[in-house]
Amino acid sequence: MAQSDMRGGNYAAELQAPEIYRERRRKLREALDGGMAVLWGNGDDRGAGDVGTFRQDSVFFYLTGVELPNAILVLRADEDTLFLPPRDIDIERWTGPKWGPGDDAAEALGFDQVMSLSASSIVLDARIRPVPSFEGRMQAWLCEPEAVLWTEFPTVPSSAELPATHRLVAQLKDRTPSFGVRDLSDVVSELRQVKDAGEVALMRRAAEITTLGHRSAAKAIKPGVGEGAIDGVVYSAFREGGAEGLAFPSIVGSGFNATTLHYDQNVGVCGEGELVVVDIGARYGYYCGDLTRTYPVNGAFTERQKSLYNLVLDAHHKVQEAIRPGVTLFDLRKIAYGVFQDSRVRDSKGERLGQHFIHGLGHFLGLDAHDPGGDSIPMAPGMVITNEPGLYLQDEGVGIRIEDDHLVTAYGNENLSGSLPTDVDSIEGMMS
Ligand SMILES: [Mn+2]
Repeated sequence: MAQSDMRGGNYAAELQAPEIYRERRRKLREALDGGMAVLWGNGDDRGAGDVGTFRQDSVFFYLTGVELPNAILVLRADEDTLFLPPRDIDIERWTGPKWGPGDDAAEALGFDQVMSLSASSIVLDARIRPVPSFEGRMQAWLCEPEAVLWTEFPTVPSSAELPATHRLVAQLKDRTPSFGVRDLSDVVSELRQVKDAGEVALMRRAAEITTLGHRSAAKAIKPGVGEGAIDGVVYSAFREGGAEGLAFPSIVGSGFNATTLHYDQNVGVCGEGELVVVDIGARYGYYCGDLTRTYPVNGAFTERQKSLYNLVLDAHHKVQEAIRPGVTLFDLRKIAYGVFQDSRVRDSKGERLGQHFIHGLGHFLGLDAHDPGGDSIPMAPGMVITNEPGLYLQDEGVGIRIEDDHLVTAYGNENLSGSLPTDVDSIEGMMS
């Protein structure tokens, strides 16, 4: 096997060059004020019956491109160090070849050094010398005067065991109380919000593959077809399109199920005359697509469905026109809400429709389907958000949502999923 085939595990459909991750670490380091940072990758605790492949922690992947389980990244003022578990040839018979500590891995993965996570001893000058453990090295680095350690502190439920971060910091503080501790999360989140050209290319591909899922779903939807069958057709199209898998569990909800926002059981049946909401996302090169379309099960909208659908589409269009640098998701939601509230279309009680738009306008998108970023962040070029207004009338068994992925550009935005139509005629056309 070629050595490049071992790179980091190779679960992603496409990996970017190590220099790109190195550049991100350089940017992060600039924000650390001379401090050091430590970050943990995910462990691999899948059992024999578990589904899916190992998935690296998003922040760790963003900064390293390394998909190996149980890795640790340490950034110091002048040095990027990756810690990896030592290679185990017996285990690799099961898991395939993996990078381990050493110069080869450092060169291939773009780090100054790749060190072993286990303490050991080496023979040097005919004497045995102990090689310090990861904790020992951290201890030594943090003894330096005015040392600051940046790391992430995920919130922990009171009953759960403390994550590695909390345990290590407590242990180090026990012996060397002098160093300062700072939370890294906001710094990394800000970096992740603005996508570089490589990320945009991967996201464009993820969106494009997601449109293939919709085209297949549209053809499969008919009265009597199970939501699960649609779910399967979508997955098949994603894999055929080159995706490594799902960005999130597919939502296929017909009739009343369409009014449940995160319905993901997909066990119902598409009923005569119902609308079915299909909210799906392919994952490509670790990046997420996230697109929703609403289809009439019979292949044609009723007049009532059409008037509600066109209202959601109008909100979607008005939001799309407004996405540009400076606006916030909160501003955009007000636009969509205004369309529903000002419309002459009413619910079954004769009331205005604004109250039936029960969620936010959208969210940031990237390595995670819900990428870091909130409703009050002003848009900047390179940010990617979803635009997904919806109406949910439970007593009519009607849920409608239309969602596209938009890249914020210098003066406006680009709809990354613009090739998948939204108008009534085209939706009906896709189904025939
Ligand atoms: Mn979404």
